[in-house]
Amino acid sequence: MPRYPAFPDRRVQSLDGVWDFCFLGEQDPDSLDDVGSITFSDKMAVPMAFDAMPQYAGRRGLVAYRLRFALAPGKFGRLLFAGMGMWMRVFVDGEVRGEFALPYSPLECLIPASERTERELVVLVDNRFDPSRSPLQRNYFDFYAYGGLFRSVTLQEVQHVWVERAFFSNGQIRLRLGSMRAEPPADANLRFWFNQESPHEAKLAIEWKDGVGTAVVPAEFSGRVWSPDTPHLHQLTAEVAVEGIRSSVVERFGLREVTTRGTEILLNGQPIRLRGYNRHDAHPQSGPALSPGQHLADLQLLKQLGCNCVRGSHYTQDQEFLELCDELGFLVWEESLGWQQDEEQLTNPRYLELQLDQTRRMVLASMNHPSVILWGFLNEGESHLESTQAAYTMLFQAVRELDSTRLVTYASNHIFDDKNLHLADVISVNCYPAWYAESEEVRPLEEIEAYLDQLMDSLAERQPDKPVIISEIGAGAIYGFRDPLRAHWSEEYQADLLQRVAELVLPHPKLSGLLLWQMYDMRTYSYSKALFRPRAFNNKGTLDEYRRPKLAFEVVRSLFEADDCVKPGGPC
Ligand code: ADA
Repeated sequence: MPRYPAFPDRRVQSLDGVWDFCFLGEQDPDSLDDVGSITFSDKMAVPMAFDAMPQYAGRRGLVAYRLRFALAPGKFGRLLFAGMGMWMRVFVDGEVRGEFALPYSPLECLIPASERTERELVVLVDNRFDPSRSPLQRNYFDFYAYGGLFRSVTLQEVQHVWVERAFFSNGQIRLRLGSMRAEPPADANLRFWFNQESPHEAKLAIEWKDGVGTAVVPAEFSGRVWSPDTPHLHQLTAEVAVEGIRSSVVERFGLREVTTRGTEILLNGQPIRLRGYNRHDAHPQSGPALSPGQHLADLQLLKQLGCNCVRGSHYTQDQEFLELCDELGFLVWEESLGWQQDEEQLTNPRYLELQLDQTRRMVLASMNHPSVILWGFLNEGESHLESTQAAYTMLFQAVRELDSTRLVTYASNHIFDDKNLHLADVISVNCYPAWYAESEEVRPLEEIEAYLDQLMDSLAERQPDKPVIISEIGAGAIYGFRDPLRAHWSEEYQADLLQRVAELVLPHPKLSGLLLWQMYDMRTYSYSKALFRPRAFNNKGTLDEYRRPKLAFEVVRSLFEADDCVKPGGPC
């Protein structure tokens, strides 16, 4: 369960563990009003993707989870689901308390007070593809769509008003209150404390309007700055008294600034080159449910590879992962769920409503992580069509309204005729020269240089003043397939291709970053599209799915390590 925000004055229980479980299969959730009639014949771990377990591997359908838990009589509950797939309806004591079609997003349900201590939680989850019920996740995405409660579930015990978050950005703190009533309470007293190394109280000016408190951090608070080399973190405690009820929150944040200057990305005023990998939350034995230990192991491998950056492709990240990125000093691109959305989706009001909802939730959940420097969305959507401009414009605006302190981007695979590049702070290019290539040459590696020249010439004409990064590039290799011919799918060809890419992109004076596709192999299509994905895995990992290094590991490591990662003078 994530460690921040923390709530010292309320009871917080992790509901992770073993729950009752039932696979209901074809059943329509709307025909199941009485969840009391379900026979829970099995058990399931939470967090876990149920369909990654051998017993239910590959199965799609409706499932039910049940857990009995304790809530003090008279207290309200906040149930927090850190991430699920792909649709869920939540019942407490037989009553519906929430319904969501937001895979990977943080979700919340409120539980009314009762005189009983023992309460019953039943969660229906559906992992079937159904564009009307759950339009954000489609079966053509190039990563396996798992089902279940695959991130932590937490319960907080609250009174009828509570402080929810204190957001820190650009020297300002904004407070968010929660309430069991429709309207947030109108009057409140607030106090804030900061902690850098030793606790230190700061007096702050408060404005209070419509339930949002704003405090300006005093100039005398000169905390140490966060950077990949010096990932200093600070704590902020906000205590609110509303209608006689005291409630507090502890948040962790870092002081750092990310901006652009012409074609450069600046971190704390210094030009920086992003150097890293795309990474899915994936493991063959648990799908997207990764323990903090696995997240940490992955970040340690990225460090070994000489990376300073990771792109959380292609969905809202696990807060436990971002906490580790803060601590280890990684720069993170976080994006909401999406993969090659077509015109039909990008002009569909229900799709856009959910897209907006998940993107806002992502920004609010991750706002205090100094590691997150880039917000993204709509990976490889049809950004070259004029009809999609409204969708892109809406998302850029929504993100900037919530957070004007980070850079906003999207990964384009339509770069030569993209209609939305003007909206982005950073231009991000997904490309696969010398891999998805129609050529009769066995090793068309020279396509990489030719492609980069063409790309940079084209962008110099159309968007000369924006930073450009290569947000995806790579080649597939089957772990263990060594080949004297260095053919496609061999570890040798992948190593050759990544070497050429790193040699060309890292020193390029006009490119500000390289994010290789991808850190490790992961499961994808289980139907005929797998004909292009041997083993039904996306095999472009530099490591295989068990994190065993391929030949490319050493090649990338030595090139990344040798790179000073900055244009002269900046931090690493
Ligand atoms: C795309 C996409 C990735 C992956 C990759 C590939 O660029 O964004 O998710 O599918 O291609 O392996 O082809």
